[in-house]
Amino acid sequence: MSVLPIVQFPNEILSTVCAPVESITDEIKTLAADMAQTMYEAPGVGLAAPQVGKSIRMIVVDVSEEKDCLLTLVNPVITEVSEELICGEEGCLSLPGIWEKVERHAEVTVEYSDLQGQKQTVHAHGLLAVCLQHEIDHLDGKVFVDHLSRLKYDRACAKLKKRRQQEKRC
Ligand code: K2U
Ligand code: ZN
Repeated sequence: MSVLPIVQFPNEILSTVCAPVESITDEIKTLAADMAQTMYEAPGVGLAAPQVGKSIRMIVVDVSEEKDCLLTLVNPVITEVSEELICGEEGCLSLPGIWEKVERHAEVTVEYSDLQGQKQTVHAHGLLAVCLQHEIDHLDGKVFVDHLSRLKYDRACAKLKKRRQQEKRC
C-alpha cells in the first residue's frame, strides 16, 4: 500500500464530475487500499478518488475512534435524505487550514457496491452522514466551500493563497 499525494484546491479534477467505476479490477482494489492508507496518514475520516488524482466514483470513509471500521464505497448514490438538517464545521484535505460551517442532511441512506461487487446499503447519521455527503460531493465535482456564501468563499480562497505564499517562503 502507498500514501498518495493529495490534490490541492483549486484543481480542475476537483471540479469535474467523476466517471462511474465500470468493473472492480485489481487496480481499483489497489487504489482503494492506497486511498485508505492516505486517509489514515493525513489523518482524515474520509477521502474521495479525485483527491488522489483519479476521476472515478469511489470513496473511503472511517469515522470510528479506533480507526477499525473502514468503508469503501464504489459508485455510491444517496437514495434518501432526512428533512432534518445539521450545521457543522467542515474541513477538507484538499483545502488545508480552511474550516467553515456547512449545512448537511442529518441522516442519509447510501447505496453502493463494495469491492466484491456486492450491492450494499448504509443508513448514516452524525459524522458518518456528514462525511458521506462531503465525499460524494467530491465525486460530483464539488468541494465544501462551494456551499458557502460568495463572501466566505472568497475569504477562504484568499486564506489558502496567503498560506501557500507563506509556505513558499519557508
Ligand atoms: O474529503 C476530505 O478531505 C476528507 C475530510 C472529510 C470530512 C470533512 C468534514 C467533515 C467530515 C469529514 C477530512 O477527513 S477533513 C479532516 C477531518 C478530520 C477529522 C474529522 C473531521 C475532518
Ligand atoms: Zn474533502
